[in-house]
Amino acid sequence: MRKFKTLSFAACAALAAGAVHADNHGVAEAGADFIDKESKSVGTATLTEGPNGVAIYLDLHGLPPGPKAIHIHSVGTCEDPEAGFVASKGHLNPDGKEHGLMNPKGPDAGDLPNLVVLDDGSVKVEMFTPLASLGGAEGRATILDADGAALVIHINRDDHITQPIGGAGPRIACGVVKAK
Ligand SMILES: [Cu+2]
Repeated sequence: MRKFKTLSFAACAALAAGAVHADNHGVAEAGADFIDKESKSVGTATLTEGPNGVAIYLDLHGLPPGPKAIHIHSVGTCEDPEAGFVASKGHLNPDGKEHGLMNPKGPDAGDLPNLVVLDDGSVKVEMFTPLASLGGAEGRATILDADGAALVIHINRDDHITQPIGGAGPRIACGVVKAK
């Protein structure tokens, strides 16, 4: 038993070291501060790079209850809250895939599962995307490229197949992803 534990620890340490040196070009963690269309703070995201993708932990409040789409949009700006955060452009999608986690011609690299906001307007959830990398990694889209990226929340759920954004509707909150 003791021997097994020692071996497991060594394997994990090796995996972690590989991730730092080969997989993320030096960016291990990033964060985003969300604002709504009135520029009010509505919570945070913490993004952590790993060897197989990026974990995204969301801690949000002040949102309308129910299922909401969230995506990685291709430009790192939330400069236009009143206009509905259109400056963040479309999804992170360097390979030109169709939208949708449930689409045979998708997904694009900005696609994520839906959030489900509780009746009190809050949600805490961790997501994981194998399609993206913070600083760049083989076969994954780069979140922190020259023009950055933003996490954007929409008013409706994403049906994960309808073009171009799964029927998600207008954008209600936005957070620019920044390296920590
Ligand atoms: Cu979106």
